Amino acid sequence: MVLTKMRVSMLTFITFFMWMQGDVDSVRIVELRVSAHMAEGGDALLGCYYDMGHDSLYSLKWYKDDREFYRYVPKAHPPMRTFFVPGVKVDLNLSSANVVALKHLVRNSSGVYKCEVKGEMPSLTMDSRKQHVTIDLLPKSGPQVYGLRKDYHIGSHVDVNCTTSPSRPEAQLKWLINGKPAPNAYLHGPYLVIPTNRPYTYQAKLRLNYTVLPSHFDDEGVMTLKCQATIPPLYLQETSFKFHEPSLRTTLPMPATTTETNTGDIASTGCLHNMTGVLIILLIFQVLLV
Ligand SMILES: *[C@@H]1O[C@H](CO)[C@@H](O)[C@H](O)[C@H]1NC(C)=O
Ligand SMILES: *[C@@H]1O[C@H](CO)[C@@H](O)[C@H](O)[C@H]1NC(C)=O
Ligand SMILES: *[C@@H]1O[C@H](CO)[C@@H](O)[C@H](O)[C@H]1NC(C)=O
Ligand SMILES: *[C@@H]1O[C@H](CO)[C@@H](O)[C@H](O)[C@H]1NC(C)=O
Ligand SMILES: CC(=O)N[C@H]1CO[C@H](CO)[C@@H](O)[C@@H]1O
Repeated sequence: MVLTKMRVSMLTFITFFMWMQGDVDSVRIVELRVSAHMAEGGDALLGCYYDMGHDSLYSLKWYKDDREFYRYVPKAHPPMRTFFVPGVKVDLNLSSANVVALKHLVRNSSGVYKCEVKGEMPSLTMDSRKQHVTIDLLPKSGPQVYGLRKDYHIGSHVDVNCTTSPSRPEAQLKWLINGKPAPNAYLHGPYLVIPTNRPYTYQAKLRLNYTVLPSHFDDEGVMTLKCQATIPPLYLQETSFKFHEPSLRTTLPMPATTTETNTGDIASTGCLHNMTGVLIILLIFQVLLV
């Protein structure tokens, strides 16, 4: 008994010593590609990129909160297997040795995701990495503005509210007048409304209140009111309205118009930038390893 214990601690010591020496043959996870924020109702790709050194892959496993939900063993038939974990739905058709695809994310999909890679050699051949994931609920529509009048002129009173549909966490709201942030003196709030029919969600409201001055119109005699709602890093939408002041107009008359713009695609462009960065990093790694 004592002997076995001594052997174990001896082994541990040798293992630790070899680890200190920086054994290049050991399995190493090079990058875990898991977003810290994902959208409820959406899908996600989790990436786990590893360097096997001189070893080869025995198994790759994914865990959520320490419960295994995906296993890839190249020598098994079939190589891919999934296990039931609440909140985790794997799409095997899109999954592989490096990627696992999740579909229909729910609030319970939040948690700690871990990738674990094992090599075929009996010792020093395992590595794992974790990432905490929060499932955000994005508003179903862009921000809504209440209390708008058909027209505003010099001396009119603007008193409007911008609100978002339920989300988790609450959206950050911003008012802009002709593209510039509205002065704090014009703003009241933000107020947080907790919808009774949708648990774990919030609605944000920001009130804009001021008396219209000539300086609120641009050179064309146009005043643009815009409300922006953001939930970084996944969501940005804005709603804007234009008003024309005939007395300040130098060009042809135009009726008051309202426009709604939607710029909710920042997430995809951000992703692209990151992809390029990661590809460059992977290239550098490859060059260093050759
Ligand atoms: C995977 O692909 C097969 C064949 O194309 C299809 O029948 C099946 O529904 C797909 N499974 C999923 C989860 O998409
Ligand atoms: C989320 O988990 C709770 C308990 O942890 C459970 O009661 C609830 O039904 C789950 N919701 C979904 C959508 O899976
Ligand atoms: C805007 O919100 C404030 C505070 O909740 C409320 O008192 C006011 O009546 C609202 N105005 C409009 C136009 O909805
Ligand atoms: C709205 O602004 C006007 C001045 O433009 C001010 O008299 C009024 O008190 C403001 N309303 C609120 C609720 O602050
Ligand atoms: C790891 C990495 O490159 N992260 C970047 C992902 O993209 C966002 C937005 O473009 C950047 O802010 C991150 O630094």
